[in-house]
Amino acid sequence: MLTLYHTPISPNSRRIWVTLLEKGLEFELVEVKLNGEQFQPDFLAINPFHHIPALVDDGFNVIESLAILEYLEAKYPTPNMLPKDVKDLTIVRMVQMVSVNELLPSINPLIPRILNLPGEDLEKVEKAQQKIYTVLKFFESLLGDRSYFGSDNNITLADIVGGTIIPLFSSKGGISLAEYPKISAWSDRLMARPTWQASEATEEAFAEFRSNMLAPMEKQ
Ligand SMILES: N[C@@H](CCC(=O)N[C@@H](CS)C(=O)NCC(=O)O)C(=O)O
Repeated sequence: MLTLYHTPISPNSRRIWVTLLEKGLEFELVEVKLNGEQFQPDFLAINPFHHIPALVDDGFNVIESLAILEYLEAKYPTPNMLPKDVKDLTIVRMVQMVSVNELLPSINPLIPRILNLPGEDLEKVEKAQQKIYTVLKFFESLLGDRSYFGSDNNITLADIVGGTIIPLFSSKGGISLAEYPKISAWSDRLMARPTWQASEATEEAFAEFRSNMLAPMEKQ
């Protein structure tokens, strides 16, 4: 039995959720509310670093989202989400790493606008936007005229990692995809998939996260 510990608005955990759905696996979804539940002993026994996502497969604990994706791909290889061709595989790896190391960290200055919170720092927003547009330009050329990163016909782990961040930035973070038509079409293509629709965070989930973030500010 597979159990995914997750938080609905987290791109880190959504990438696992989408992969489980795309592979048609049966799993249980357990929400960990990041207002302290991640520090409960039961969860720390699964992930001593108190981060979601965590996956438990018949008592085997897997943490770190990219390691979880590798585990799922190796153990449940159908449908295959990693190309065999060395260049295509490397495109997938580049998109995964750039998404995690360059794109996602740029979310921090955008959090006030994503969650409608006070305290936006315009200088930091501007810097983050520049970084994000550099990534989008790079991704536009890596995607080329193909439907998916590293593949003409099949969704890959790169699409799942990049595709659970970029639509969030464009829908809530004020990032325009207008100058990146291939990425824009790719993003629409992914968002139309049943797996993206099933794992889309609700407005209630955003509102709950927002009030959790506001609670410590209101105590001051
Ligand atoms: N490198 C980790 C990062 C996971 C991560 O940062 N999770 C955040 C939510 S997006 C979290 O659990 N934060 C709560 C905490 O660290 O206490 C991964 O890719 O799985």
